[in-house]
Amino acid sequence: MNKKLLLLGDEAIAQGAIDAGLSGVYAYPGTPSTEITEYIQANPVASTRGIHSKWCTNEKTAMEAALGMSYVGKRALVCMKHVGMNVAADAFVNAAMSGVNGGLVVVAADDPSMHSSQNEQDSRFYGKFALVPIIEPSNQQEAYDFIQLAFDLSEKYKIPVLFRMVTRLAHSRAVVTTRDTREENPLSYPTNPGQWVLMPLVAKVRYKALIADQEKFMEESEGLSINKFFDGKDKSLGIIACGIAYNYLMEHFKDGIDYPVLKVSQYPLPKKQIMKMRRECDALLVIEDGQPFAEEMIRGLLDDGIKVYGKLSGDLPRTGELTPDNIMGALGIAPAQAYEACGLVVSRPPALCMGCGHRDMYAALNEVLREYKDAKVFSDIGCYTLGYLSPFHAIHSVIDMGASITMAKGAADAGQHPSVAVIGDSTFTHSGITGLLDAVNANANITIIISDNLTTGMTGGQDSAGTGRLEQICIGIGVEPSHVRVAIPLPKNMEEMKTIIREEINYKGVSVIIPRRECIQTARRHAKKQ
Ligand SMILES: Cc1ncc(C[n+]2csc(CCOP(=O)(O)OP(=O)(O)O)c2C)c(N)n1
Repeated sequence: MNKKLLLLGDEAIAQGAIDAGLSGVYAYPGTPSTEITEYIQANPVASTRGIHSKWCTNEKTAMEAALGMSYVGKRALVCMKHVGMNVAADAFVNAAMSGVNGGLVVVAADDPSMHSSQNEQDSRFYGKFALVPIIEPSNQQEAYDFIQLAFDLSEKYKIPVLFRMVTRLAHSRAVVTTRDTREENPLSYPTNPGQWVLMPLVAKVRYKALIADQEKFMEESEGLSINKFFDGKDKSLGIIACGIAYNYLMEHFKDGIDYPVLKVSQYPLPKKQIMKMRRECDALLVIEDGQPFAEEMIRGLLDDGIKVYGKLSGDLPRTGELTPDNIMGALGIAPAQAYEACGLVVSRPPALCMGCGHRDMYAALNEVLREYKDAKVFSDIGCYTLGYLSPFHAIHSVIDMGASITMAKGAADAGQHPSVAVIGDSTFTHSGITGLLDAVNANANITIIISDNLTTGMTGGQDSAGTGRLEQICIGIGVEPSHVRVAIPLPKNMEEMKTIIREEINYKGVSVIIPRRECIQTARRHAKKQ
């Protein structure tokens, strides 16, 4: 039965996937993708059906578990933020080589403008790199509808489908009309089980098959089922609008647009449609959120002197989110009237919450490190990254999840002392564990602080994979039990914490200090529930 729901773009994906007969969502939290899994976790149909929705340890384990579910014939969804694709890439690219059985859709949520990320990488490159179809909705209804198409496409060609989102679409709401919920797939096994063993003799055959399938993927794109060509009488310009850019464009031209418009929601780029536009129009404007992915390919495709406007020509900004206003700027139209902020609300830099255990950890660490010349603190990604800002100024690097321990090890290998790593509990299990094994194997002279707030705080308080087991994990990896130290980060324990930190810095080898106190936000929530 059709229902109308007011959904975030992320929630539209989740609802669309449930209605498409989903059997499992596999994800590690990351803005702006987290709400997809949270919606499925809270959905009554999903819980009645027993749809798997438990958080995974990282994006690679998520991708592989989803591939396993697909192998036995069921529909699986994988969700992550764009940088998660770097972690999952090995499994993702090779899943394109093996092919899939049940539908496998991979949602990569990009974050242009870096609202909550360390870069602006555009996940469409991963789709092209892995040679799989990419789907990119322009609004919430399409997010709902296209996720079902993505599952169908995945099963039709036995290929993973990449579903690209951007922050603005993931995190804004619109009314979405839903359809009936499809049954889940029954268990079924691959018709050619050999293709799943990617030894060179198999992989060579599979790669040829994947290359041959590119033509079929192109036909799907040209078929204009979700890509659309809208003719226009003013041929001085043709506009190619990808994903949310189409939404922004039509926000201005509510009553129709005079220029021909090619709306791109599916890749590979529909070559014939682009050539048709090239033949009919004097110049082209390519609008897309993220990197100039389509523009670069279109320039390569045409290479005949036609003027192509876009990010590479400087008519649209190379950095930051695309907006309706900068599209209007590229069209020579004055932007919509903007209103000045009233001044009542003043922007301020983010800060650790008052009462957060990371604060007490940094207060103790800073005091001890003042006793050493040139101490270096390699941090990781989480709430504790805010230790870079006032008042702590406590860390010297943040690169990617898990990098704290390995960077501290590399610096210690070079002779740096003290070489300290600060990592959170969730980030430790995400990708710090393997680095700890390297450090133990090399008996690196480093001090690791796993600042354990018993949750994945930065992304809103999701379960953390190693809660209750961090000491055993470290000891199991080989850290000397007497150098796995636990403390409660509170002002009243400051002296004890300082003593532990000092002792472990002076110990020549790998030591792990675990300041443990529940995140103040999740503690509040738990107290409220009780
Ligand atoms: C590869 C990757 N995946 C996900 C994220 C999003 N993210 C940033 S920090 C973080 C986890 C933080 O949890 P934890 O390490 O426990 O620290 P806390 O925020 O709780 O202090 C996540 C999921 C990311 N930046 N990179």
